[in-house]
This record gives sequence, C-alpha cells and structure tokens, in this order.
Amino acid sequence: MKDRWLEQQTQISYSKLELLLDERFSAFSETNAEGWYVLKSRFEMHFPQLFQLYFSLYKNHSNFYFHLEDLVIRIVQSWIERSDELKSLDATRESDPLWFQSNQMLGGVCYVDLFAGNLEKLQEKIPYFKELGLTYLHLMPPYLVPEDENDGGYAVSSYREVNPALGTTQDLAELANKLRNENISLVLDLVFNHTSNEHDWAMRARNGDPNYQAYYLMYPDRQIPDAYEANLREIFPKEHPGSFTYQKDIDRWVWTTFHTYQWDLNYANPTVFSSMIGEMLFLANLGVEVLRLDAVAFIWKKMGTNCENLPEAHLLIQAFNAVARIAAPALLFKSEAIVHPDEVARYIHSEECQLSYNPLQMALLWNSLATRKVRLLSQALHLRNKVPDGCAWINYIRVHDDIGWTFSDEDAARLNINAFDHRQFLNKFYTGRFPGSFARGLSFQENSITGDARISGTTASLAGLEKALKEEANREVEIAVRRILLLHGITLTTNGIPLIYLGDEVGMQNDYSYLSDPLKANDSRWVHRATTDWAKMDRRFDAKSFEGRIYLQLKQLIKLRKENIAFSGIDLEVIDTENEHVLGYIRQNEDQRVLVFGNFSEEEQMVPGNLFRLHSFGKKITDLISKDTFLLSSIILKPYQLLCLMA
Ligand code: OTU
Repeated sequence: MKDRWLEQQTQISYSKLELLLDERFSAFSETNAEGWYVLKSRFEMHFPQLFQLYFSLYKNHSNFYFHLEDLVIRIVQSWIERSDELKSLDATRESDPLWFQSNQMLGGVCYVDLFAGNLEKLQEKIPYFKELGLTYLHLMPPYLVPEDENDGGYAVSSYREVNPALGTTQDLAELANKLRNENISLVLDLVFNHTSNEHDWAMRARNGDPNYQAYYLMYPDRQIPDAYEANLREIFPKEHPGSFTYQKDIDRWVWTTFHTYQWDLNYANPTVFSSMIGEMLFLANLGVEVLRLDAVAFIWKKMGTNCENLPEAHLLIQAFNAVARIAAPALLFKSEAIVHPDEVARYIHSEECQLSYNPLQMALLWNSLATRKVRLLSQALHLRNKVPDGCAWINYIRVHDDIGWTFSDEDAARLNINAFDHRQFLNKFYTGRFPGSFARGLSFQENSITGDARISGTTASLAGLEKALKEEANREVEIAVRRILLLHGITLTTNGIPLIYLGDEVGMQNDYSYLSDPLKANDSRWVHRATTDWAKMDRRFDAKSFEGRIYLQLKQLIKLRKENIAFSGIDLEVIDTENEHVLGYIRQNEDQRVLVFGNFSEEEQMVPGNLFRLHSFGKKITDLISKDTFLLSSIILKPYQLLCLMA
C-alpha cells in the first residue's frame, strides 16, 4: 500500500526538480526541444519510482534533498552528453523491449588480453564473432587495475580509464561502436561492490580524508568487525580469514569481502550511490549495452545479518535501474548472484536486473554429467526456471569463475539426496578423485572448517577431453566431444541467452602454466583462463581434429537455434521422459513447437513413443539435428545425444 504522505512528497519533489531542470538546462532545451521533451517524459515516468527508492534508502540522511538534487542533475547532464547514435538506440530498445528474448541472441565472453592481445586487436576478431553468430560480447573488466594482483580485473582503480596494457578509453568506445554496427551488444562489468585499494577514492581515504573514508567501511579496532563477522560467510577463506583487512597505513580495519585489496563500498552513504551512478552512466555513454552487476548479493550491509541479499540491496539496484531508464534506457542489467536459487530469482525483474546468470542450470548440467541422472536438473527446470516478463536467463556452462554447487538443499532432499554429501561427491568427481571420474578439475577456495569447495577447470577438461587425450583412446575423445556438445545443446535450446566462454567452442583445455606465476598461483580459476591459441582455433574447420568436431557441430546447433522461432521467448515446459538419464522439455513460440531430449549417459537410452502423442506431436516426428524421422515407435538416443524433434 502506498503511503499518502510519500505520494505527496514525491509530487512536491517532482515539481521542484522539474523547475530546477528547466532552469538549469534552458540553453539545451531551447535548441533541442524534441529531445528535451523525450527526456522530460522519461523523467516524469520514472521519477516517482526513483524518488521512492531513494527515499527508502536515504531518508534519514541530513542532506537528503541536496543529494537528490545533485543526483538528478547528474542524470540529466549525462543524458545530454549521450551521443545521438545511443539516443537512437534508446528509442529502438524502448520500442522493442523484449529484443533480448530472441532466438537470434548468442553471447560470448572473453578476456581482451587472453583472447586477442589488446582492444585494437580485438576489433580484428569481429569477423570471427560474426562467424560464430555472437550478438552479445562480454569482456572481462578492461579497466585500470593495480599492476600486480587485481583479481583478473575485478579490482578496479578507475571505471573511466582502460588498463593501458589493453589500450585506451577511446579504443573501448570505438570497439563498442564497431560491435554495435555489427549487431553485437557490448557487455561490461559494473564492479560496484568494491574498488581496488588504488582507486582515487581509496587513495584519498588512505590519505586520511574523512569524506573518502566514509566511502568505505573502516573501523579503528576489531569491535565492530567482530560483531559483523559473527554472522558473515567467508567468501575467499584461503585468501584471508573473515571479511576485514587491517590497513597498517591508516590503522583501520577495512571491509574486504573478497581480496584484501578489494575494498567494499559503503552504499549507506548517498555520495557513494551518486558517485557510482556517475561511473555507470559514463560506461553507458561509452556504448555499453549491458552491465553485469558484479557481486550483487553483497552491496548492502546490516549488523546482525549475513549481509547478503538484503532487501536494501534490491532497492539499491532498482534505484540504479530507475536512473538508467531515464538517462540511458537502452542499458540493461545482468545480475551476478551465485547464491541460493531463491535468492537468485529475487534479483530478476524488469525493474531490477532484466538478465541474470542461471547458476543453477549451470551447476546441475555438471551434476547431470557426473551422476548420469537428470532428476535434479529436470526438477529445477520445472520449479525454478520461470522468469518474470521482460527478463531472461543467461544460460552458460562455464565462465571465468569457479563452479559452485548452488542448488538448494531442500530441492535435493525432495529427491532423497543429502546435499552436503552430494556436494562432497561432486567436488571429488570434478577434481578427478572419484573412481572412474572423467574430469580434470581443481578445487577452489576449499574451506577446511565447513568442508565447502568450488571447482575450477575448462568445459573440455571437466567433460573428459583432457583425460581422454592424455590417457585414453579415440573412443573416449569422442565421448568427451559429445558431452561438450550436449551441454552446449542444452544452453542453446533452453529459455534465455546462451553464453559461450570463448575457447570452449574448440574444446580449450586446462592451462596449468598459472602455477608458475606467483601472482596467480594461489587462484586456481586461472587454470581455465587460458590464452587463446589461434593455431588451435584455425583447426576449427578440420573435421578430423577434435577442435573441428566440436566447432562444426556446435555451429550446427547455433544454426538450429537461430532458424527456429520455438527457441525464442521465456517459456519452457519440462516433460517426464520416464527415463532417469534423459532430460526432456518442450519449447514453443508462435506456431512452432519443439520437443528436446538430452541423453546424459554414455549408454543408449530409450524414451517411449507415446510421449509424442501425449504432448500432441502427432504420429511422425523429425529430429532437426540428425534429420532422422520416427514413427510412433519408441526412440533410442545414442550416448549423449541431443534430439530436437518437430512434428
Ligand atoms: C565475482 O564473483 C567475480 O565474477 C569474480 O571474478 C570476482 O573475483 C569477485 O566477484 C570479486 O569481484 O565469489 O568466486 O558468491 O557471487 O560475486 C566468484 C560470490 C565469487 C559470487 C561472486 C564472486
């Protein structure tokens, strides 16, 4: 229920700020009446939302109105500075807000340096991205970072400067333009939970400036840190215990959820919010179309809680979103919440994060490969796969991070699986310590107290290709290739945007050379962050090499996705295949209906023919991949086969 008083306050603030804007930007509005009208309509539409969010977050702040005014001016100024091309993109997106639910969408993610060397050379890879069919390119943070340890770019020293090893801000803007002209949306991170300890804000804090110390959470002794830590989870326990780091130069305990050099920002301070809005709009105006909101779960802290997924974190993201709707409406947010599935779902909303990683599907794909059983995955697709209108999943197999087993304990219990034991099994399996395991992964952040661990490794190495190539024969190589293709087949045909970790399309294997780099050796995630070997990439058309086998068949699956409208949209219906090894679901959009089966075992599997009639697929059904036709008989799936059946 909306409170009357708040409604009145909203109206009063709106009128005051509208006057202020008309006055402040009169020179602009006189010469750009049309544009100004557009901006004012957006302001009118989204201000109430923004105001009410801002009010709930900062109402107790003494300079509330002053901060709000400053924020609104910043928003409008940034919109004025936005290029005409981007303003026209804004209009295009507003008229087609569900554009990203299309089956044409395909994402890729890579590191600029590891994939191409630098930003300029990355431009030369655009033909490759087109060849693959990408429409979405996520670059790992290319920003200025400390020279030594920087968490692979996630310790940002300036959101407005590019790491000189990669190029300049100009190069980045140019790349964004070139990609956009090729219909590829640039995706970058807004690493907004923390900055590096070398960020200008942190440097000023270190020099004793109290205004900047208030950007962070720092305490003179252990009293408050201890009180907080009583309820906090350790995220990188191997790196430092607890969530605080003692900073000798300023004699303060600084909140550092991740690495000691990543200082958490204090969003209870409205100046931090406005400052980060400034950085966000800078990136939007550079041509970034999707911002991946890094570590969303952690951005709000409250004593006595675990400081993850707090209600205020949601309000904060909604406020960021309301700003984007006014100043850069083409901008979308992607949530990076690798947490309990209930919590993951809470970030997905057209007014919060339109896109979200689907960590549950990712983890359960791996679970299905290890167990050869699809029940957890099937249950998750049935119970947890729906997203609200105006949103979409990002479905993936691997990214630059570890794999965490984030399925819910209750979901597991419903299938009589003990979640703790099962996670232990998965960790054993994917580190190759379980008898018969095909995987070659490494553990990440093993916590000896809780027994918790996560997994590093490339798709190919985790799916058995590394072991097969090193220790086994052609048959095992073939099986590993099929596993890799099955996983991609699922992400390409379930609802959402499929995201490929570039290199996986040619079966990139683990790279152990990180062990001899002291800056990387204690972070096993580097094992799957290999430098792209373009000689191997060039083998992608050679159908005899494993690179070619993966690439050429993957290309076929991509083509299948793009040619069939059934793979558009956000609906997916799970079906019971009556076979615990076979996943089944129906995708339907417009008049097209496709029945997908995936066999997660290395044995042939059968599904009964009456399933087609049951789901109204008629008497004759054809597989879009193999072109095989089936007549009312039961279907035999080959090991790891994916079938996309249509009447
Ligand atoms: C994210 O991941 C990034 O993806 C990582 O590459 C960074 O190291 C980290 O933030 C800090 O910026 O713990 O192992 O539950 O949701 O935020 C990866 C934590 C991580 C995750 C996630 C984090």
